[in-house]
Amino acid sequence: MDDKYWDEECETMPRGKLEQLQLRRLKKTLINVYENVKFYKEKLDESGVDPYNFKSLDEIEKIPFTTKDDLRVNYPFGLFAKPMNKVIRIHSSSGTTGNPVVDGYTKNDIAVWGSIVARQLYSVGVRESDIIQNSYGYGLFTGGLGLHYGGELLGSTVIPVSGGNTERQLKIMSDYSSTVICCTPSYSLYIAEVGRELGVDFSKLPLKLGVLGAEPWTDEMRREIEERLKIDAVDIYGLSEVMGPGVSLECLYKSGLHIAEDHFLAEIVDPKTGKKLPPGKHGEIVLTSLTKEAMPLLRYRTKDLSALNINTCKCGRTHARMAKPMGRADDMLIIRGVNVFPSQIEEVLMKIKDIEPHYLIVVERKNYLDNIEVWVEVSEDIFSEKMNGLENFESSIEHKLYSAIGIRMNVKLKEPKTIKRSIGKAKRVIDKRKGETL
Ligand code: DLL
Repeated sequence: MDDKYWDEECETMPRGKLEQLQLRRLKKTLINVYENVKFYKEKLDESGVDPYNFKSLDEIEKIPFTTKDDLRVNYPFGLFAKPMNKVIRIHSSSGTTGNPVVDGYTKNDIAVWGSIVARQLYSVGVRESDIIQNSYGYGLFTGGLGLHYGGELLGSTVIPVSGGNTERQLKIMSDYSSTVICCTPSYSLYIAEVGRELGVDFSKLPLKLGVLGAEPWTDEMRREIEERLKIDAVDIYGLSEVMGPGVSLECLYKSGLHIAEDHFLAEIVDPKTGKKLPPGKHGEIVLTSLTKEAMPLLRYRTKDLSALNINTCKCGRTHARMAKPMGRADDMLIIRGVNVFPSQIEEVLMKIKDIEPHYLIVVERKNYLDNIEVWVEVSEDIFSEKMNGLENFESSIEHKLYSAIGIRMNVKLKEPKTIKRSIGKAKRVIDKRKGETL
């Protein structure tokens, strides 16, 4: 039997020791940014934090947060702690408003990123003999190259197919015997759908694992994906600002995403007050990088909502697990005064038989009142069979949504394949109140 761990000492390190390691690395990071980034020097001086005399992890609460706006104001390279001749790669996220956010990497940053992702892939059973079909987009988006370097360092075969051209994806999957697929959960469903149309029998393919992330997805959605593609599907989280994919990944127990805590210090704070919350409480994830050289970030407000579990996992790993991120503070819809997350709607829909895992939430203001419509596709059979009963079916779904979430929504059942598919991150909400259009 091969080893269970890529780096046993680190992955199972007692928390006390892990915290000492974090403190040592945090001090180094503080000195790096204090000496090299004007923005951080000013922030640390203002808050009275002395990077040369930083004694305990608890003191982190004195350090001011960094926000996406800070990154935008310092666009493009204002937060870099290394001169450009030490920066070997740039990534950025598109950013729908204002300047994109940019991240830079030194040679060592790229090596560390690769080692984190390799270790994570290993933790979900990926080995040298595996063939990884990497269908995350290659380019400025961190998904493609992030998984690529990790897979190669592990010694697996990486197919850098990138996203899109779904028929070719299926041909590659079958001809090259891919065992692992990396893409967004929504794209994995699209691959499954096209495969079904082409008569692909996934139970006969060697594909066994999906490393899916970059967008929120519920456990109910996971069951659909696992069933359709005949795989285990694990959740991977990350963001461009803080490196890219690999900040955390689920192990095969699928009970939270293990944060690479030797490289990132995670806190959960109340999104409104910014006050730190204890393990188990839900709030916004705040991340501090501990080893990044080119663009370290201190207490970065991710806006992603989750909770921390610091108990040792059944897999033996001690690194804290974050609950599946169920959305961003920004994604929260306020409908007639009630807060609703798209993932709550997804959770209800995915439990209903005869509907497909493709939906869209359309919000608008009608007669001064917020109105929410949930469009969801029904399965091919039901659509032809139940034409007359569709209204009843709609009301029964409306009732289920109302009982679970507490607000009335109008459900519109749609013909199969009428809701737009995505090859990257799915767009689940059209908020006409913000001027968004279909
Ligand atoms: O999405 C990095 C990534 C690539 C992660 C491939 C996983 C796999 P950005 O484009 O900068 O980077 O988007 C980051 O996407 O703040 C979350 O809101 C969301 N997100 C990422 N992973 C997850 C996930 C990449 N597993 C933003 N669950 C983050 C929920 C996720 N949301």
